[in-house]
Amino acid sequence: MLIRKAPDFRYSEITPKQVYMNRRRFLATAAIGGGLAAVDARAANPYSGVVKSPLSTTEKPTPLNAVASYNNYYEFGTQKEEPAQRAKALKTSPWIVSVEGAAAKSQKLDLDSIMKIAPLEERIYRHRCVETWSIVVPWIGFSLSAFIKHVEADAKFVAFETLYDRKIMLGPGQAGIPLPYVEGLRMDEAMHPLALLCFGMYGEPLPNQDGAPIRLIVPWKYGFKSIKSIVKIKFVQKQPPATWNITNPTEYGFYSNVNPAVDHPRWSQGSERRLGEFTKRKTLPFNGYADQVAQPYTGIDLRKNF
Ligand SMILES: Nc1nc2c(c(=O)[nH]1)N[C@H]1C(S)=C(S)[C@@H](COP(=O)(O)O)O[C@H]1N2
Ligand SMILES: [Mo]
Repeated sequence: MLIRKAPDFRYSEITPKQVYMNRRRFLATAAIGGGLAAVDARAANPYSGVVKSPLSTTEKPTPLNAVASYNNYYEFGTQKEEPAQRAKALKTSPWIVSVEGAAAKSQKLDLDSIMKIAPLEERIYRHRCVETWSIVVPWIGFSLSAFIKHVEADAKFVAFETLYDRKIMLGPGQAGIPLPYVEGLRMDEAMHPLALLCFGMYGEPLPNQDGAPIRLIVPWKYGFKSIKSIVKIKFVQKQPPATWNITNPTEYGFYSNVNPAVDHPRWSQGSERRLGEFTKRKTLPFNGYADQVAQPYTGIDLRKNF
C-alpha cells in the first residue's frame, strides 16, 4: 500500500510544495481506489491538524520563510543564510536516537516510535537567540517530560548530542566550536512542561536547517540550548558539557536563562529584534515565561549562575 506514516513521508523536503500537495492528493485518491475510503488525506501528514496546546503564546507567528532562512546551525556554516542551503545534504530518514545512561529503558529508538510516545501538539513559542534576534514559531512536538517518563530515567541531568557527519558538515576549526554539538539540562528543567521535544513546525516536518528530524525547544533559555538533529540522549549524574559553555564559559553559562539584566560581555541583552520587524522590543526575564519557570531557580543567584 502506498500510504506511509512519518517519517518516511517527507516529500516536502525534496520537492516543491506544489508537487508535495499534488502527491498528497494522489495518495488520498489511491487510498480510496484501494478500498480505504476511510483514510483521510490528513493521515498522510501527522504534523498538521494536531491539538493546539494551551501553553501557546497568542503572539503572531513569524513568517515561515524568515524562520527557515535565517538560522544558527554551525555544522552547516557560520553565516545565517548557509544552513538553509547546506543542510539539504542531511539525510533525516532513517533516524535513530540512542537513549543511554540512567534509564530503565535505555535503547536505540527510531523516530517513528519516539513520535508515538505522546500525542503531537502545536505549541506557539517565543524563541530568543543570544545574538538578540527572536522569532515566534508554531512548533510541533510534545513535552520532553513524556519522553523521560517513557524511558524511565532516573538521573540528575540529561545530555543531548547532535549528529556529526564530517562528510556534509564543517570541521570544528571551521565551525569555531567543538563537534559534535552537545547540550544539557538539569532534570527538573528537562521535566518542565514547557520543554519541548520537537519534530515539526508550521504543520510540516522541521526543515533540515531548523534541526530535523528531532530537536529540543527550551523557550525560556537562549536559543543555543535548543539543540538540533539529536542522535543521543544520555541520563547522567554530573552536569554534562554544553557546547557554547565549554567554548567560551565567561560569555555563555550552563543555565543560559534569558535575562535582560545580565548583559553579554560584548553586548546588551536588554532588547531584541523580531525577525521581519524593524523596531526593537524589550527582552523579558525568562523570555516572558517567568511566571511559569521562575520556581525551579529560587535560591539561585542568576547573575552568577547565568
Ligand atoms: N546542533 C546545533 N544545534 C543548534 C545550533 C547549532 O549551531 N548546532 N545553534 C543553536 C542556536 S545558537 C540557536 S539560536 C538555535 C536556532 O534555531 P533556529 O535556526 O531553528 O531558529 O539553534 C540552536 N541549536
Ligand atoms: Mo543562538
